[in-house]
Amino acid sequence: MDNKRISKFLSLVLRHEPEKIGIVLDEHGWTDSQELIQAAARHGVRFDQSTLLEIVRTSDKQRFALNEDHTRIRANQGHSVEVDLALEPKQPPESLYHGTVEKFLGSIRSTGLQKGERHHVHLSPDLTTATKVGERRGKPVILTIRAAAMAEAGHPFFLSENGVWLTDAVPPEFIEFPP
Ligand code: HQG
Repeated sequence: MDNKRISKFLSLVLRHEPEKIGIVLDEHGWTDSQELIQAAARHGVRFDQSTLLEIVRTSDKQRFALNEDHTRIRANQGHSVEVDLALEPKQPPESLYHGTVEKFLGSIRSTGLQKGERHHVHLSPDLTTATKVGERRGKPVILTIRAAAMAEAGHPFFLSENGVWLTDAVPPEFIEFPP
């Protein structure tokens, strides 16, 4: 199995369905990397420790983190299972960006950005990243979020270990839509 497919599998079990292969995440999302390797193998996904390290190191979005001695692993963000990533609130830059698609705009205009299945709304620090996120669903539409103003108004922001800005919800008044 190629590394990309293993990476997708890791996202699935470390963010959404650990029970699918019988592993347990602790309250901060960490699990034992050897147990993960063994449980994956029992489910037909075979890789060794060095492949795991390679995937963590080369993941295009730095999706995963290992602890210092590489005995534990977690997903950096994107969970749907309840985990506390213990992120500290952080002052965001003036603007952040969100890549989406046309068909969601009506709903976003009325309710703002909602987190849906995920724990937070995900925002990008730059247009290039936001464009890639939007492109997953079709022709990208980039929204500009007045992040500093939002923080000033009392909405906390968090920065994940892999550079994704997270917040609970973005009310419509802080969103600038393209003309
Ligand atoms: C949209 C990937 C209607 C929102 C990426 C998005 C990212 C609304 C979709 C990360 C809405 C949710 C997250 C509203 C938001 N009405 N639609 N009120 N509010 N939406 O995938 O931000 O590969 O949960 O615009 O790179 O697209 O997983 O969020 O289109 O960092 O590592 O609802 O996922 O990273 O979709 O992507 P998602 P997202 P990974």
